[in-house]
Amino acid sequence: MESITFGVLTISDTCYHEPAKDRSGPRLMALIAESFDNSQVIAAVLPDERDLIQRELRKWIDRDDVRVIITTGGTGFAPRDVTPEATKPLLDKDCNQLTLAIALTSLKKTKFAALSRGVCGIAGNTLVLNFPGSEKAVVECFEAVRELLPHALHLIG
Ligand code: MTE
Ligand code: CU1
Repeated sequence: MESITFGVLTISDTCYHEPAKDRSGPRLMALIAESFDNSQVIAAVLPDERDLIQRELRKWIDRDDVRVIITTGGTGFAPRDVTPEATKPLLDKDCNQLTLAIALTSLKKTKFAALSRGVCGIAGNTLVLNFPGSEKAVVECFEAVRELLPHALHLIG
């Protein structure tokens, strides 16, 4: 498969102020590198601010080379968790079965997966996936989608 550029966006007030505390962003980058030959990754860390998240997502979606964006964090029930709200208005298509696949895999690991409100969808030629913030969660969620990604991107075109 041809080289894919991934965007990994860590969304966390804590990690924004102390980037060394970001475990899930680097873990996702490692999982991507070991799963997809020749893949490129761009990464950023943002606080839980809807406007900042949307601006970065829009910038990446508008790039032709970025085909998958994985966000990590801000999907929960806390007042400042706004990742799904920042993501949804940017999506052209809602991929609710992909969201369901992640939820089913996650619920087999922990019932607390029910506390993630993350969404998946297509924006332009980019697949956008909201993962929870913990390192354990990104490993489990990545495992749920890894095999699906090449065919999904082939279909998106
Ligand atoms: N999903 C998986 N696969 N594994 C997990 O450990 N943790 C859950 C849930 N989803 C978890 C998971 C927990 S405890 C929370 S609070 C929510 O994701 C929201 O996490 P976030 O606010 O960091 O996005
Ligand atoms: Cu939790």
